[in-house]
Amino acid sequence: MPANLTPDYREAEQRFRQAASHEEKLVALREMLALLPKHKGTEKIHADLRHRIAKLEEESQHAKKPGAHRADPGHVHREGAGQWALIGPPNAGKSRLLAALTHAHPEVAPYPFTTHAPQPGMMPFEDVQVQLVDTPAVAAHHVEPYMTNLVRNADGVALVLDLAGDDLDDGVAACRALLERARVWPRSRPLPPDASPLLAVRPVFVVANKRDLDGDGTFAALARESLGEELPFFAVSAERGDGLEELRRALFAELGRIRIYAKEPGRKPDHARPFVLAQGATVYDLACAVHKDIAARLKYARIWGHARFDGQQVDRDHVLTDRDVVELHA
Ligand SMILES: Nc1nc2c(ncn2[C@@H]2O[C@H](COP(=O)(O)OP(=O)(O)OP(=O)(O)O)[C@@H](O)[C@H]2O)c(=O)[nH]1
Ligand SMILES: [Mg+2]
Repeated sequence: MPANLTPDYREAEQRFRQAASHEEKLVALREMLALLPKHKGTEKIHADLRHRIAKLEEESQHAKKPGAHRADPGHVHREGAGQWALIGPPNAGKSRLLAALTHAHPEVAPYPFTTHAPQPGMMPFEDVQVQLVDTPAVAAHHVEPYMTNLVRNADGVALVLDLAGDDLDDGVAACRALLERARVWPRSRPLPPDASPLLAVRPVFVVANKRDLDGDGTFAALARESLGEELPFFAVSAERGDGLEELRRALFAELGRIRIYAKEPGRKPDHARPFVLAQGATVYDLACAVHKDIAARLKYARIWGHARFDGQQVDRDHVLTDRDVVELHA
């Protein structure tokens, strides 16, 4: 029986052949499995794909053992409420921005291609932390091969550009090409009806840096004009601090997370350590995050916050809101 493989499947297969790293191969194989038509004629391919995925997963596990060589140099372990990749052309100020928003100390220098490896830092925002990852420069003639996976795996992408530089459009083009390879679709751009199911829809911002060199805002106006309205635009100065508070707020808000303070009956809530959950999370999701035993025995909860009155009793399917205080009753 013919397999009737789709063009999307063939594309994923092509990516598998071109994959440079273990991680990329795994991503492509999983895509192939997801895109494989399910019928009698593809049973053998299905079994073969599953076998190859299991084998690669096992090899990755070995590679993660202490002392073993890392499989993917672009892999950055996710921490905090979510992870943003800072990408952009050389010398735009990505590292300076990381230094301004987090406690990290990356190398900052007035020449291109200073950063050679991804470097994470934790950005405090109110009572949570958001992870930012500084990365090597993206240029038309050179992009580190692992950047595709790094961008694909992040929860959001900030394109850091030099407002005062004279090759803004080239920088934007190189970043757009990278997003395309990573199959990341900016959330602010309408998704076409025939969009591939494999696109990752993520928040993508433009962070136009070096606003301190743009006295009357002419460069910012030109940059906005050439970029269009499509992506949220923040003009900042990593050096002087302009616009950073607004950016900090947006970097958390666009992750689509809520903070929930859990409390035990008769005790005060722990305001220092909120549980960070995805928007739309329910009382049951919170119980799962607290402990699986509590989730299994969960009866009801009481809520202080947006509910109609304080201490209101709600059931496990009740949808939570940012900053609710929740008392779980198991
Ligand atoms: N005036 C001004 N200079 C800045 C600002 N941000 C960064 N710089 C300067 O721009 C230069 C490049 O900054 P980096 O942070 O190293 O740039 P990068 O994007 O990390 O560069 P690569 O690692 O080479 O890709 C340095 O000399 C910084 O001091 C800013 O907001 N204003
Ligand atoms: Mg740098």
